Amino acid sequence: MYPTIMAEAQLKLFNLRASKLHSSTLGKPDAYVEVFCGSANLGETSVHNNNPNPWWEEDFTYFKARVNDVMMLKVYDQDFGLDDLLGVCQRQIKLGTHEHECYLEEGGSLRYTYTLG
Ligand SMILES: [Ca+2]
Repeated sequence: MYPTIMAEAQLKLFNLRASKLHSSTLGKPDAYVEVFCGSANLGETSVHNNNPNPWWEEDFTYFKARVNDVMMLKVYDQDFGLDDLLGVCQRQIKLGTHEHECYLEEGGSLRYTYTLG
């Protein structure tokens, strides 16, 4: 018998890469990604300067995830002053390993893989 209330599970997010990102200003974007699961902020990637096709090496792990939590990835272009939001990816997480591509409001896309279990 499975319990009716799902226990906390480990979420691992990895292999974040973007393609054809747009820059809000002149030149190429300086992109980074902020990661959330439910109400938790899991941190952010490094900034890849002048790169419309960044591939981030960071992994994000969260031990208190639950099935159907909403994982949110916010892609920014770092700028002087306020950073520009290039797009937001939101998805309800499921058990197993999943790869997704999300199209960003300002152009380009973000691919990522996560494992929940
Ligand atoms: Ca910039």
